[in-house]
Amino acid sequence: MNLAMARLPIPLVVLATGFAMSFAVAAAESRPDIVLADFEGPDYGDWRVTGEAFGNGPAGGSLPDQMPVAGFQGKGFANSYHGGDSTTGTLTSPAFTIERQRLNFLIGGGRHPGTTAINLLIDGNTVRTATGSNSEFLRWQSWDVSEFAGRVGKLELVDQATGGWGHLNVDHIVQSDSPPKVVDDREAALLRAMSSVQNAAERAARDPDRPRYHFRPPANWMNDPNGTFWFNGWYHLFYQHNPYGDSWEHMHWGHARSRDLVRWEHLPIALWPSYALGENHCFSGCLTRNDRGEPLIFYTSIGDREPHCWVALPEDPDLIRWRKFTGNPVLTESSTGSPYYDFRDPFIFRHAGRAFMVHGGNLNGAKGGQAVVSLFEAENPDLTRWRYRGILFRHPDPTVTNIECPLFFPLDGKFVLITSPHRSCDWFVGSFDPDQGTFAATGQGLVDRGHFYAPNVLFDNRGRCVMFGWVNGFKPGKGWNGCMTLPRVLTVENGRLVQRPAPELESLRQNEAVAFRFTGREAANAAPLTISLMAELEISLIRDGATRAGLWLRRGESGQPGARLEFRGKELQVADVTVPLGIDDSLKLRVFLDHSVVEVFAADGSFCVTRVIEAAPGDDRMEAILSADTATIVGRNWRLQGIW
Ligand code: DQQ
Repeated sequence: MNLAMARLPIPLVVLATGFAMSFAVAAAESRPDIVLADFEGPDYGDWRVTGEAFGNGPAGGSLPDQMPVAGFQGKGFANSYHGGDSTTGTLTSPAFTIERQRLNFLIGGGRHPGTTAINLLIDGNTVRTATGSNSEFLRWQSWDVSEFAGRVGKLELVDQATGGWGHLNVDHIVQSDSPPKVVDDREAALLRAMSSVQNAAERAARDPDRPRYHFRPPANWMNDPNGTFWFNGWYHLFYQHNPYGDSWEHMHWGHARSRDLVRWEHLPIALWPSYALGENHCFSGCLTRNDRGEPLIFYTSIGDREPHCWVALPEDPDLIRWRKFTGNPVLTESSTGSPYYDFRDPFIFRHAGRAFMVHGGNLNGAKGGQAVVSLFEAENPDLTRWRYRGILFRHPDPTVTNIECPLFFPLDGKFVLITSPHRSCDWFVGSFDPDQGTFAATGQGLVDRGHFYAPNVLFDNRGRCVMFGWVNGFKPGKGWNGCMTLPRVLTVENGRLVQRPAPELESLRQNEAVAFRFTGREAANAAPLTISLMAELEISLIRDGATRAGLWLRRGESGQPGARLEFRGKELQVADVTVPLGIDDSLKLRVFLDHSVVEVFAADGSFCVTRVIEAAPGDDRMEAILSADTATIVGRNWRLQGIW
């Protein structure tokens, strides 16, 4: 795996010592701190344990099945994940006198007030309480306890929660006269994240279901493509990434680049949540240039506060190292001036020499009928000041509760809006009035009815509009989850959005095309063909009066189903997804099979379906589906190369 770690100035050896040291505590001002517990011993000493959750002594890291824990100091910390989330217990300190103004401690784990908590008890009453924030990072919290000076108290760590995030991690409890001073340590955060990905990569690579020529991170979770961008001869692809596990959490921005849209080089993780700055996640966003041509990332900063739009700036022409703009936030949910919810996922476009930004969201707390896209316009050449222009678009479907990841851009003389409304993504084609700030849609459709969500687009040096989407729907618990669709070139033709696989993908073909042909009902019983699990197929389904024509892919020797591609009536069926085509009699398909992913382009890119399919690892049969003797299937296929 090439994580290009060598490009980072801090050697990996720092991981050994710096792993837990993402935040530094300021030296005490006057009186020295009093450490109440640092959990460095083999057991809990004079702290009293009940139940099973805390085990018999401090943990040295993650416990079995726990996502990587980080942010503790030294070697040990109290961890109530013994036996998983379902166990319960308490850990109680001996009595101590409050001798400083504050109690500072590191805490991670569940956010269940009362049931995954650290409590300060005075005279048996809980006078202070805190929880984790559904994260395995231990972060500083600080209580002002000056009103209890001289009183005797106890600390109680409680884990009574048995469901998700039903545990608590605590370390380094100190009495102090000052709150902990935290710093946003980029190097430690990135090295910790990349080391976690590297540790998971070997297991992920062994999974036979994993796609081999679709883009994906070395391991762990990915979702939305972010900030897709052509710059200095490279295609850049950033993406939502949890480096710490194979499910959604801890959103970072992963990063990769390619010369040809097909073969990718993994680069160091670009954005990390700056806990010290109140940020818990770096959600989706875009990359653009300011008026001087300098690239900027705009993204959604999520914390224990309203969502913000933050900017990050590159420190090198390869766009590898990023720093957060000191003027953040650039926008907040309140920037719209009226109630607005789920404000996120900025996307910037230019039109008539002006720069505009759209955000997703809704106007009524996701109750439906008010899912919107809001519009802002840049007020300065640096793109750091923006003016709210109003609501650009209201989703016409009243059942849609919210819009995520809006993309709005000029293409082929029209404007295209793509929305991700918590179901299949829509496209709308129409016209934009920059002075009124309005969009009038004249056509609409679904981008892809399958396992596809939250796409992003780039414009390259050839003026092409290229889209990537997130392929979701994979089985959990495999050490990886998610991949990108293949790059799709977008055009608007006859008022409709058309998506075609980028021609560069032809460079993956490993052999001359192998032709196949099935005619008539009997062909369905003929000896099956086998095709590579990494294949491209061009198929003509000619029904000529027959009700059905299609192919089974990835069928097993004993007839295990694999995935069905079937053209019947005016519909195409891809596995369990039905696409209304409005076409009958004959249909052309381009199909990309990549182990558990099948990506289908029908009717020259007018319809697309991406589907994650289930099949046993070796199942590689292709069988015909023909309901009458008049029907014919003519096709050719290529074996494709893997890119990883
Ligand atoms: N995923 C991101 C959000 C976006 C959503 C968080 C869409 O920014 O709204 O991972 O999948």
